Amino acid sequence: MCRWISLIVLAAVAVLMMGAGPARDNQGVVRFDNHKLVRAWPQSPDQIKRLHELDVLLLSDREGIGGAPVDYIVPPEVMAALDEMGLRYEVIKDNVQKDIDDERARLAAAGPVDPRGRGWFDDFKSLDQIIDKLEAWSVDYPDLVELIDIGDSIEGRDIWALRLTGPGEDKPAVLFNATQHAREWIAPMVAMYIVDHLVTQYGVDPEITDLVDDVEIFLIPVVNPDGYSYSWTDYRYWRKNRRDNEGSPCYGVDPNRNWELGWGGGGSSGDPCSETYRGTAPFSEPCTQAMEAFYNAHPNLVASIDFHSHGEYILYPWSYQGGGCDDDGMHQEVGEVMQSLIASVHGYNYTLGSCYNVLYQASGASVDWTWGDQGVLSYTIELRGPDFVIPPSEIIPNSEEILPAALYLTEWCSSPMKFLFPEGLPQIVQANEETPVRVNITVWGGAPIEPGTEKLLARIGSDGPFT
Ligand code: 0X9
Ligand code: ZN
Repeated sequence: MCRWISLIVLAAVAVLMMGAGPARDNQGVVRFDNHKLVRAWPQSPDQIKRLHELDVLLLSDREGIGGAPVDYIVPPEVMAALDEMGLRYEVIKDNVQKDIDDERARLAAAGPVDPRGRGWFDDFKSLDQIIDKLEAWSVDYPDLVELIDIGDSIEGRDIWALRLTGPGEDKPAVLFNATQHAREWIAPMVAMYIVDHLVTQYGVDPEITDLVDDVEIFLIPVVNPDGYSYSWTDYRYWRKNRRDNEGSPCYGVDPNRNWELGWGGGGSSGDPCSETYRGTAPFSEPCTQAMEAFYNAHPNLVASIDFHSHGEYILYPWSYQGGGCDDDGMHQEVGEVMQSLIASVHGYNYTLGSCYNVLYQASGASVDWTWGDQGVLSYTIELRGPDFVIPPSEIIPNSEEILPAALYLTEWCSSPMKFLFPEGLPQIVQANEETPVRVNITVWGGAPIEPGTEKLLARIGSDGPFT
């Protein structure tokens, strides 16, 4: 009798220990054998609390928001607990490891990658392969492309920015950056595709040539190189950077909770083991410090897109709080154009709105600081899913649909002085009478306007010169 009891206790201890995170193979690579990708609809704070107690990996951070779905990776032995708590869920992938294994095998079989090879966008690319392509561009287009080392990561990796522009100085700038989150492998591919189009079409397509001549285009494909490398070598579903959090067994700070504006608020965590750990202070992380310094060094930045995956969203500030972000509706207006351009390519309808309203509260996210502190028109675009491990055949169509939106935003930056007529324009102006017209002039990301330099030009009819 006693023997039976002690055996049962031992068995229970063994299950609990196995539950402490996914297992590693003999090379230290984290494995998710038979773990399920579960999409759940938590209905109560109790269910969310219970989920936190269970050994599940949170993949999308919208817990507790109005019954919206949340994705988790759930070990097989934890599945019963989901049923016991009465959670509504569906299993999207039955064995998460299978797709990881297939992806690894496929990428290994591809062998060495030629940075100039056709088909570079046919599959995902490692950090080194991305850097090789940046270098190839700088060699092949020395008059257009310059590489800038914007800082080092915690593990000493360079964080690279690419600057692309034609001859001339003093231009407005646009930034495309990606991979604050390590596991979002489609993000650097789409950002690279935009630049690939611009460098290869320069001098070929007159509109692209003008665009590249008029605007300084920056690309930072991998903001978080340590996390990205780790997701390739050790842990496919890694999200954060690789900060060794002193006093905690858990690694990593979420770079997209580490920016200064709104830092520390709701939708970020003070727990180093959380997937949305904000770090010990705003800009505590070398990768976000490098981004901060990059913005400060480029006051000509007018707009930016921070690429993530997944969910097909176009998001703008605020992220840390609800309500408008004092932008005269500009983010929505420009966002609507990008939304319809995206839809026009493959019919995908990206959801547009403020981060807080459309997705969930997240404090310390980049869009808030880049807009609120820097005055840069700022978007987060969540690319295609429905997971982070997706078929490589998504890369090109996803890039194709984002490209016209990115080109439009670049075009929008090329004339950063914007005129708004808050009371509309009069249809008819009486001769010899005063007609007040309110004009609101803003310069986005540029120098202040000198008062008294404005001019009103008018003409009668719809052609002929203005006087
Ligand atoms: O949570 C994030 O940092 C982003 N989503 S992701 O799934 N790629 O991690 C979204 C950031 C945008 N801000 C808000 N949703 N508030
Ligand atoms: Zn992300």
